[in-house]
This record gives sequence, C-alpha cells and structure tokens, in this order.
Amino acid sequence: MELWFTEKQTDHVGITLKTQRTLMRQESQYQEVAVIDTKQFDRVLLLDGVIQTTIGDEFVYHEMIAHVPLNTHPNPRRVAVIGGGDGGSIREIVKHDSVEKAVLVEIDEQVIKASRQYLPELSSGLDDERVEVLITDGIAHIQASKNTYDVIIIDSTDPVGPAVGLFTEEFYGHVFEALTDEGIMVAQTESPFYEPELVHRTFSRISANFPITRLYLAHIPSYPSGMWSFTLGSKVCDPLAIDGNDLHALDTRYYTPDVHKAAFCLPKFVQKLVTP
Ligand code: SPD
Repeated sequence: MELWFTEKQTDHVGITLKTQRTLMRQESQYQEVAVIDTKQFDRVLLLDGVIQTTIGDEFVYHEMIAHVPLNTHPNPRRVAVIGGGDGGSIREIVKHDSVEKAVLVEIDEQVIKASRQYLPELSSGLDDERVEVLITDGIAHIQASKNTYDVIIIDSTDPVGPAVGLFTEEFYGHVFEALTDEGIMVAQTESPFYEPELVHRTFSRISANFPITRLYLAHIPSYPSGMWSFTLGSKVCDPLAIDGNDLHALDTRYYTPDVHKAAFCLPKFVQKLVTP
C-alpha cells in the first residue's frame, strides 16, 4: 500500500509527498507536532500538518535566514532566534566565531524534543556551549529585552494562531528596541507568489520601524511555490553595501557571497510589493 502526505498550500494547490512512515505524532499544548519519513525529502517536521522543515532542503532556509544578517552586521556577538525550535537556525549561527551567545526562544518544548529525537542534523547546534534555550513566549521575551541583541531572527510558523503576533508592527517596534545600536532583524515572510498582500504588509510594518528594510528571496522546494521571502530590518548596516571580500568563509551548501547579493535582486512583481 502506498502512503502519501498532502499539505494544502492554498485552497487550490497542495504538495504531496510519498511517505514511508509516521515517526511521531503528538498534540502539544499549542499544536500537533509530527515527523514523517518521506522518499523525496527524508524526514519532515510538520506543525498542524504544515511542513516546517525537511532534511532534504532545510539548508537553504536556515543558511539564508542566518548568514545574510550575521554577515551584514560588523560584529554579531549576541543573537536571538524567536521560534526555530528545530535548531536549524542556531546550527548556522554558531558557525560564526564572533557569536558569544545565541538564545533560542521557543514557546513549544515539544518541537525541540521532536527535533532532538528525529532531526539531529538540525538540533545538534543546540548543544553548542554558547547556546541558551528558553521555553517561553518570544513576544514577551523581546518586549522585556532592551538594547540586548545584535541580531534577532524571527524563525516563525505561518502567521496563523500563536504566530500572528510575530507579524505585527507593534512587535517589530519591540524588536527594534531589543536590538543594539547597529542591530539587524530578519523575519521569514512567506511566499510572494501566493501571499503578495502579506509580503507587502509585513514589509511596510518592518519599514515603519527600521530605516533600512530589504526583502530577499531563496528557493525552497518544499514550501509553497518554492519562492520564499525574508525581510531584513536594519538600524545602520545595509546588506547590499557589504563587500563580498569581507564575508567570512563558512561551511555552507547554498549561501555564498554572490548568493548574498543576488538574493536581493527581485523579480519585477516582487519589487512592486516593496516599492512604496
Ligand atoms: N509554510 C511554512 C513556513 C515555515 C517557516 N518556518 C520554518 C521553521 C524552520 N526552522
């Protein structure tokens, strides 16, 4: 018998993965946490039936959400990840020697437990001695942190349920205050192809708080449309102004100095979403 998992990515489109077995499935306090084993993408973390990350293509997302801001900041020492309980973003952050402290703020401990058991390729970074894991609400943590972090990465789920508050203008204002003088934030901001209004709205909300706001793209095959956006807000440093020769050599599979620059070259319909 063949087993197939389908995520309905829109009301009219789904992605279907041939599945070998369900490795775990559990209701946490916040959501259904599951890990399935698929033919194409290997193990896949699902939250409420939505693909969060897959062993097959996670490197694209985690390298791009981490290295673009960390290589834009002149000396990132303290970094926070809001969400991201699978540990993939932290794994990339601790590749930077300048980082002294990386704080993972995840509301759902079950996500971390599932990742530690079934996705060790991602969660391994959590064991780095510079990492602190806080099981708490990211919004409250950011609100309580003033002038604390050089880089804040918002590695959230889609903007439904508990993640809605991570996409508000008010929250980005608190992120600004939680950042140090040359601070930079990045948020995952969904698919410009399927969610143009959301991308436009989120960009406007970040740019209402940050003098430099830039959107960049990466290709993530398991996410809706494959075209994925990240929005970076910065107090001082412009990710487009960095000299590729100054970028640190990193052990990566997707991110390079050329990709760093190219990711900000936007197709015309995406450029329109971020043009006032
Ligand atoms: N449509 C799903 C988007 C999920 C983005 N966050 C994934 C978290 C991976 N660390």
